[in-house]
Amino acid sequence: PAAGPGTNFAPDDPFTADRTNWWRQDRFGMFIHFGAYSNLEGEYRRPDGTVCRDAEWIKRQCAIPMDAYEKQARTFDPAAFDAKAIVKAAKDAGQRYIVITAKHHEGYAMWPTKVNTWNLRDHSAFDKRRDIMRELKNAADRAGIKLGFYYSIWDWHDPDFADPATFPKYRERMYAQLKELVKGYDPALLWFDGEWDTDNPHNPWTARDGESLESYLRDLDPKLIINNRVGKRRVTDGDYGTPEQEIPAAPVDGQLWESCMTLNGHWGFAKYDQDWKSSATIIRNLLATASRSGNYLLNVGPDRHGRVPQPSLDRLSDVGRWLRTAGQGRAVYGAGYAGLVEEPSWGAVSRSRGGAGDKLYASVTEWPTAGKPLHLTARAPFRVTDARVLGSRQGVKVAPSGDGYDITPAGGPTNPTATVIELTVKTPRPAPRGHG
Ligand code: H79
Repeated sequence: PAAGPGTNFAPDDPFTADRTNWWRQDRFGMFIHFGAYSNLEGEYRRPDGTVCRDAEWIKRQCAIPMDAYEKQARTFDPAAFDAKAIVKAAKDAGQRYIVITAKHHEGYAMWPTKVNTWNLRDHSAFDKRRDIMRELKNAADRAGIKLGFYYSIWDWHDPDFADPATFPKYRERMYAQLKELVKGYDPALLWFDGEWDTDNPHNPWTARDGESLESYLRDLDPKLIINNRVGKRRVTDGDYGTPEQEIPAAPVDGQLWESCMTLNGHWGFAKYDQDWKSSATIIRNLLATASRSGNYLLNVGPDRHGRVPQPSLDRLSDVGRWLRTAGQGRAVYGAGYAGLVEEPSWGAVSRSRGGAGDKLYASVTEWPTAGKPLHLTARAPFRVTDARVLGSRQGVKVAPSGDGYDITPAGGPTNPTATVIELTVKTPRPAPRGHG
């Protein structure tokens, strides 16, 4: 049967389906925003002594002149950047891929590019023998975690970007840098950004530019997964959609998607921002995302020394503990849109059809008072043949009720953030085709 909208099945193109297979199963990744902006840690002191605050947009939002911005980047020395520790934090969090900013809008390359000297080796106070992208790649390979690179098409540093007459020269340098990244580091994924023109009316990037770049990259490496911002975010651009700081209310029609989100209010390190999301919020976001067949790319912003803030590490560790407990990760990894039921008000329901059978994972964030049922509204016929609370021996009563089922657990929740009820389901066989 054809896959319905937003199911966790492959899109129609079998090549895309095969290429994106790992990504559709893995569900949870780490985003890392790290660049020359990190060296300012969110604060720019102007010559007149006043302070202007922002994170990775600080150059632009605080109108820092290029010479002053270049000057501060000369002092950038992220000596404490520890790829093994970062990869371990991701792995312990249950994140299965990492996407790091190789180049953000500021144009500063975080690997030793030969295309220009505006990079971490040639324009910093950092150890010239080190290459943090190589370090991350090696650590990620050893841990069995995929590594991808964020690359901004928009470039504030290259003077050839904003003038259509000189843009082709910029494009050549961009292609050369991307070739360095793909051939030099064998990334699993490229995450483009800065393709839009709402805040950037001089952006010459067109849908056709996106198509050309995408086919160039696929020739370099047919395994590459590429996000939709390579073009103009049409459904046909790249492999997947990229909602930012939001979880769509329903599965995204006909498109794979990944929601990227900050842990506090900024992508890059901002020392004044202590507005951290709670671990419970993050776990529930991950469950809601997986239940709509999306991926969750959760960001950390290392400080100027290269250290991931402790509040970020604490939250990542909480998410990982939840995922490892009582097999609760089965509600996320390899799971997707349930389709069979309406989204309940009391949590999220995902579906997984692997070797273990056809399962619904009802992640309950609002546990019912004793003896009261959780109602599941059916959108298609199915039977429940087994039900259990992960991490608990309590019984679960399942009874048909009105438009679906009443699920009544005998005891309390195992976890205040989300308790998972695993339902084994059977759906009717599809009617035989034809008139045989
Ligand atoms: O890399 C992160 C952001 O820097 C980047 N995408 C994510 C993954 C991004 N760039 N722009 N946007 C997201 C949307 C544009 C927001 C803007 Fe603004 C509002 C630009 C100017 C006003 C946010 C607020 C940035 C500066 C002030």
